[in-house]
Amino acid sequence: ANFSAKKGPVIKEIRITPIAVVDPPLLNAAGLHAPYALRTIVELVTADGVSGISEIPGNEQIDQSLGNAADIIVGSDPFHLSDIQRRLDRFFGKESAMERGDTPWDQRKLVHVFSAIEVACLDIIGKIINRPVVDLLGGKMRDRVPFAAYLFFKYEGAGGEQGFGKSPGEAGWAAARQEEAVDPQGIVRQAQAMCKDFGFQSIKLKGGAFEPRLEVDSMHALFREFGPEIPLRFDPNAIWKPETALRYGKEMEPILEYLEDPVRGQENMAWLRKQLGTPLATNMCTTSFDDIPSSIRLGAEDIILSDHHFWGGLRASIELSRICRTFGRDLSMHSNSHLGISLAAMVHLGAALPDMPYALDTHYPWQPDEVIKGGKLKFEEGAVAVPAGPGLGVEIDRDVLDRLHQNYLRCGFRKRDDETEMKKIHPEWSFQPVRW
Ligand code: GKR
Ligand code: MG
Repeated sequence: ANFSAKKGPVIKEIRITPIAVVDPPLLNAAGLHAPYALRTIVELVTADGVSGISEIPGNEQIDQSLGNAADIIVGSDPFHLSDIQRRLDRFFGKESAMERGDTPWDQRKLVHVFSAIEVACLDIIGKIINRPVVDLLGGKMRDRVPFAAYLFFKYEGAGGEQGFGKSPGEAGWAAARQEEAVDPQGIVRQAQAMCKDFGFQSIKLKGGAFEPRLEVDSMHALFREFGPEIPLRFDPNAIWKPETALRYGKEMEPILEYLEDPVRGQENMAWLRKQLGTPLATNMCTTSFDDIPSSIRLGAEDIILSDHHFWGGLRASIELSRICRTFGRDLSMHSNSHLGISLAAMVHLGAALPDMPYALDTHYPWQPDEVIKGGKLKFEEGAVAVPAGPGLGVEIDRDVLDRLHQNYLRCGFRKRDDETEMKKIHPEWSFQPVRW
């Protein structure tokens, strides 16, 4: 009866901590993963001491932008997310879809800044009202969120200090993740080891590293080993010419659940889609709300792989799911190298999505480090249970955060640059947006 909405919580402080986490020498269309992947951990603290956390891809310029946004964030009410978004939009100016760039990963700034703030605010809100983040997104549609095994061609090596060498004494997946995989047999061994430890029931192979014949043969080898019970997907990150994609797409029609970014651009995707029976998925040609009108007009894809880090947060991804439903698209999830704060956010989102026809992507098995208390989140039968507890349900381990920040200071990487890493091994190599 005495309701008054005048006074809400107020954000008093923002902490931005760049970290570097061990990452093995994985290959993709843009080159080679560096021995450390960069992430940035963001903490917002309210005047009455409630803190919210988030994790985004690490990049010095995004970190600086987050720092520059501090004046907008501090003093805001974490419930007022639309207003925060509008003030950030005004402060930074409109960011065009083009700024994503040609790389497999998204290079925009503002979407990442907003996602970092939004997830941390939702964590705060959840703690204040004593509900998990999934309840702020519409509530749980499932208790456990299934993920896919995400295979990579790779050089031998553990990454981190070990680089191309191995850390001795490891067993199971911890040993297998260090093995070379540059041919179909190596990929099948990697899949066996990863599925054994995590129980994954879908498999994705990242391609674009070698010529198509070898990569498609690897898909056939996976099908011989796992098919047809385990759905298979393949993703060459748009490095194939349309005629290459048509030829190999036809060949893989009987073995694929979906084909991810076979070609570059919505027009080429739409052209291919008319000729293939396999659904096409993307995290490269339709990556922002501004891309939706042309995606629908052209018919560019069947599945949009959202990623709350670059679609502008968890609520935006829920909005996207409704757009997908309206226009006959499916929604699933994209991933980059990440730790448990991102995984927790992905799980809350995955649990809230009304429809989830495909197992989500995650790079998580590739990162031995973890920044949350209690160590790595567990996978059972390839799925992660929604973390219990209010907010995201995970907390930062301060000692580990310090150690991973020291890694960042020491390693010298300030943004992801797979081409430079590849040139260290093959000096003549250069990134070509379309190669085969
Ligand atoms: O980590 O090398 C990688 C991937 O290629 C990643 O950067 C992509 O963004 O996993 C991603 C994808 O599905 O395209
Ligand atoms: Mg992809």
